[in-house]
Amino acid sequence: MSTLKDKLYEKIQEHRLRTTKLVKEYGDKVIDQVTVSQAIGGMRGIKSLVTDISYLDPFEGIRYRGFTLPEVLEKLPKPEGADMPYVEGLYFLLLTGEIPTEIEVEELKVDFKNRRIVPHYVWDVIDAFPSNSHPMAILSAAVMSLERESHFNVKYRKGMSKMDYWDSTYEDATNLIAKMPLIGAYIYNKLYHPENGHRYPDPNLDLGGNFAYMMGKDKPYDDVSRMYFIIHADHESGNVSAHTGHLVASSLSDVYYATSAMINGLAGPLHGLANQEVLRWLQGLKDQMGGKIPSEEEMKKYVWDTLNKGQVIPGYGHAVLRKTDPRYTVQREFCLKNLPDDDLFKYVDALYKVVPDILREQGKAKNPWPNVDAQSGVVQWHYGVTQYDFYTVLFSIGRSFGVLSNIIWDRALGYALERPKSVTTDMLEEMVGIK
Ligand code: FAM
Repeated sequence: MSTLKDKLYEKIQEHRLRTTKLVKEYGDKVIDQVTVSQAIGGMRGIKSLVTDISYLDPFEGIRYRGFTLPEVLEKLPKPEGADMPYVEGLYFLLLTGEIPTEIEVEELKVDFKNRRIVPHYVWDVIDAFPSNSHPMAILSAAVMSLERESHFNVKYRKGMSKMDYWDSTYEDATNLIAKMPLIGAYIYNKLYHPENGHRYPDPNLDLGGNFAYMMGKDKPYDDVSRMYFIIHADHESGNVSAHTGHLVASSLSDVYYATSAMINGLAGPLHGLANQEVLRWLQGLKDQMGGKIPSEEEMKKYVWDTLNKGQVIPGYGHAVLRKTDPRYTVQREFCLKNLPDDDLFKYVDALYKVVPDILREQGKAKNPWPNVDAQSGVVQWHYGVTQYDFYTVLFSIGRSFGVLSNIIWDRALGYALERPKSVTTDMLEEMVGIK
């Protein structure tokens, strides 16, 4: 066993006792109630999921295993000369709750390299897609095609104790995570840069560095990749992608089914696809302005025009957050350091000055502040990834770290098949006394 797997098993054994005690001794304790608006309105805020991987405070933003994003970026080991840490180290943190040492990350780096060979049939599946397909559809299918590699399925069919589910799930999850960046880069080159051909991984590079290399991008795009994967990794369990991954895996579907499903959820414009919507929307403004930076008045008019057409301002608002998203702030700081004179960055900054006040004046959005997606396209665009359909693929690779860590823990703690109860509208009317 690797150091990570050893440590994970140790943590699992300790944690099982806590979960068992809670269910056995306090199983009937009420922790929340449900209103009619919550039942009709997307179950907002109902406390009905458990995860220890991350927690989202509405005013502070995300913490991974208790660490804020700036702390994660500061504490995790970094490659020499890099500003952003190894993504491999993040996986260690999400799974164990501990910041890994340099040696532990080094071991994991080698483990990931050994797992990253992608079977040839996956390239064939990707190549079979017409080149005007959406990259998210291709990614989902490519992950799905890998399902035949599942160790969990083989072991399950042979008969396996529930106590061992986590082990083969860990193997499947780690195999898949190691392969995802290669699949993403292959899709990118197929759709947008066929002249790059089929690049082979560089054995000397870490996950983020190798992804940049396979995309054909020079430094500091390796840091961009590391930053991007880390800040998108997890956002507690109720968002569509994380919840979908957990839900599908709760039926004991393997991680390939679950990850493909989470990718499909992330592909919606109210969720992961919002980052491409931000770019599309900003390009519309840029075209309207003939490229010049709009005045504050022109910016306000563009925002109001969008709202008056009944559309949302992409990159603003959030179902849980009530402050500027720290994932926005991390990227803003990166832009200030690396691309302060970028035109699109200036647009995004100018928007930040007007949108929150306008959303407050309109009075609908509960959170008028920017979310992660308001900034992420700008960074990609600056480094030549101008094909904004691709941005959600990057999000998916990052999100798979959180979703898969959660699924491993779900299996370890024996979390049940998900099965909430539904009611009819007639029943609701009876419950509130109007029928
Ligand atoms: N622009 C205009 N209206 C907005 C808005 C925005 N950015 N954000 C919320 N609203 C509206 C919302 O459409 C709703 O209107 P109706 O009552 O007419 O249905 C009202 O304000 C109340 O919504 P809410 O309770 O504040 O937000 P929700 O929890 O329903 O929805 C979001 C949350 C993220 C879907 C919503 O804020 C939105 O559509 N934002 C724009 C899309 C976006 O940036 N999504 C990315 C979210 C991101 F963090 C991620 O998942 N990657």
